[in-house]
Amino acid sequence: AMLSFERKYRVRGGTLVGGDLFDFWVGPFYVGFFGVTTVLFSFLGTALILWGASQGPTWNPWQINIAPPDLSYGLGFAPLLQGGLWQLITVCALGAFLSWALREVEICRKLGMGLHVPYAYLMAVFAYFTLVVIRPVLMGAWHHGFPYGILSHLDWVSNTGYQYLHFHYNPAHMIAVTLFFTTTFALVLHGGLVLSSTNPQKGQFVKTPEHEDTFFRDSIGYSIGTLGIHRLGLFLAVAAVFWSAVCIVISGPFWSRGWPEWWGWWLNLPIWR
Ligand code: BCL
Ligand code: UQ2
Repeated sequence: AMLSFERKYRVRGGTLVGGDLFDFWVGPFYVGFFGVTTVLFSFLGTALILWGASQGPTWNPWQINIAPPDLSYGLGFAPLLQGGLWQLITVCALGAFLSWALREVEICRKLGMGLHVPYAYLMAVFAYFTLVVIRPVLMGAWHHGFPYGILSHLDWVSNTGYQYLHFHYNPAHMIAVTLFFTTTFALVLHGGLVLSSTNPQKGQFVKTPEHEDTFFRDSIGYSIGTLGIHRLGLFLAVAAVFWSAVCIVISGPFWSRGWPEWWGWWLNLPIWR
């Protein structure tokens, strides 16, 4: 069923491609040209994964694995069951993720909104692109992409981490992890503050943003404000993913030894001599 306000916002236009052709809704979902391409890429990608699984040794969802090509294939095409499937699935995944972002843009344009949501989402797509395209290309082989599988991708993260001896010493990984933790910290403060001011004692009124500002001014002498906390949250989350992409793209192409050793620059500063 359509909610009372939905009709008002179901306006024509704002499309990037296809004009009016795909400018319609299916149930609650806006379709658009990029809705169609999202469905096609997702469907094809999922079918390829299922076919790959059927050619593998297991149907156990945890253990299904679609691996990238062997090192010897370099940046060339590999036969389907030797990593070619992984290559096709990667193309479908990127097609679906980019289509999804562009569908978000069309919806923003229809509603006359800013493009903050698609830009934020594109940062996640960029991290994925870094893992499966930028870093493998810089290292000269698709082999360096991560395998598609629940346990297998975890094994890849562990193996790749230990290849650099101790990934916690990767300075960009440090920044990314710190930003992820700070994101959850900001959200717990925000969620707690909003719920506390909207759930007063029985018989009392819901509190205002000035109460919220006052809580933080009383406790720590500073309030970032109701708009500010959302700007901070968006910044922290987007930056966390950006530094994640940096931490992996420098591992291999820029630094191929253990990350603890990278900190030698500090021990070698002339001030210690
Ligand atoms: Mg580490 C990466 C945290 C220990 C090795 N590590 C990361 C980062 C993150 C992190 C900073 C992953 C997030 C990311 O990239 O998001 N690591 C982290 C923490 C610890 C840690 C907090 C910890 O100890 C407390 N890491 C270790 C140990 C090493 C190690 C020390 C292993 C031994 N770590 C590595 C390696 C890597 C990381 C190697 C990475 O490669 C990874 C990284 O930085 O990657 C960039 C980005 C988000 C994405 C890539 C997701 C993209 C999503 C796409 C766009 C959409 C998907 C849609 C989906 C398919 C649809 C679903 C359908 C719907 C449900 C309907
Ligand atoms: C705030 C505010 C909100 C909030 C929060 C704060 C009224 C409803 C959580 C407090 C946030 C601060 C002080 C910033 C903390 C900094 C980091 C890096 C986590 O002031 O305005 O709006 O939700």
